[in-house]
Amino acid sequence: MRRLSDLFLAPGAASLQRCLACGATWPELDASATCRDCGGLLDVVHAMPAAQGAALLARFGARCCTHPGSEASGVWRFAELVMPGASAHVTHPEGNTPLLSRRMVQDYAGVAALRLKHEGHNPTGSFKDRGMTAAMTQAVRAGATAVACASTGNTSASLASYAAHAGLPALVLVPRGQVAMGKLTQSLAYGATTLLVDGDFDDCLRLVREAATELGVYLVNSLNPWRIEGQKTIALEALQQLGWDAPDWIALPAGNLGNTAALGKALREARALGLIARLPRILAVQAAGAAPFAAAFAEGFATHPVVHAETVATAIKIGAPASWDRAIRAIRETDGIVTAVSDDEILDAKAVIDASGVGCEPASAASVAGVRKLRALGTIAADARVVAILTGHVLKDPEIIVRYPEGGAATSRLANRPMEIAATLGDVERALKARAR
Ligand code: AN7
Repeated sequence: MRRLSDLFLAPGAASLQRCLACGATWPELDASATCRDCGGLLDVVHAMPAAQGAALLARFGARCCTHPGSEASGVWRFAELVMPGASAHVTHPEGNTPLLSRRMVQDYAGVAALRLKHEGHNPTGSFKDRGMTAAMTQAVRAGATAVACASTGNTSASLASYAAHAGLPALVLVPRGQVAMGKLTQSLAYGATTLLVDGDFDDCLRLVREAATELGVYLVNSLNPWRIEGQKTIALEALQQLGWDAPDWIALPAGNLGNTAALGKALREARALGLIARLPRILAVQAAGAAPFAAAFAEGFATHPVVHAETVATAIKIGAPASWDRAIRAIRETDGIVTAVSDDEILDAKAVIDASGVGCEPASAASVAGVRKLRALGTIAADARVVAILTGHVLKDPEIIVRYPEGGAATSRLANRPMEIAATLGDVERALKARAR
């Protein structure tokens, strides 16, 4: 376990940004998304909270969703561990997402104590809102005049919404033809300048990083360390919902690896502060066609492959993940596992999650597919307490439901198509009987 003094500054100190690669530190309000010296990833370091352990838990517990103002947010409830220096927040609010227990999904995964942390219940329908409220709050604090991101769709939807709320112009770069309809329409609706780039996500990220440097816009991809600070609250809120009794595993889909990194940082800090007694293991799940991190894990992280990504789960169609080094730390420190599941396994798990009435977008289902896979391998025990994070809402990608009725085994079993009928009672009756068969 890491020492408190490694993880936090002296009480009362302003937060700072520290380079993971070279150790250089930068003031809290420095607007560069990466280290100005070496280009490395930055980590935010906060002052030690005045209260710790049970006293800090009591403080978090007293701020609940009935509270007015920022404390109604499932992100800002944990302000000490997100951005202690901010006095005003760009918040909708966000977070306060449910932790669900559904027999159908538990049976499918083979884990009776499986819970689903449904981040699709956020204001723009994905977990990205947690990081975005932090990044947009920081953009305002740092005096940004415009904000930008590259995205597979959810980050851009969230950015567009929060930028509109903050009154800042927004620029989003997305791969043309590879973004689900629900996400693209959100970005347009919320008024972001939306560029359809002739390339993939990795091209978009390279381009927006250049634009941020050259054109002076504030970059809010999850490279930005404040995004990570906000995203940590998925774990903090789930732990709070479990009475701070940590589960055995937390499973999540992994693309650009920001969320994996955030989960690791949240758990490390929660453990050091005495909020939880032991660390859950992280299970990061990639799509087989976009699995450079899983490939590296299999080789003890001795390699750093970059792949040309292909998967039906467009949200995680990423070949050169940005938060690589941060995510390695998260896996190592939690004795975590990285695995990959096929598109059929993803669609299969999604069909079950959807048919249970919960619903999620394809990438989100990778977490449940991964739990099922590791259960079958015996790595996850049948009586393990597991939280699987569902990262996005079922309506994010409505086309897939229509386009892939014959995907995996469960998908075809659970496939559900509309029936066209004449306007007669007889046809309604025939349809009812056909459905009952
Ligand atoms: C539903 O929106 O990268 O590993 O640009 O939308 O933290 O990247 C989305 C990622 C999982 C992967 N599930 O999380 C973007 C973007 C959903 C997602 C991920 C994403 P990270």
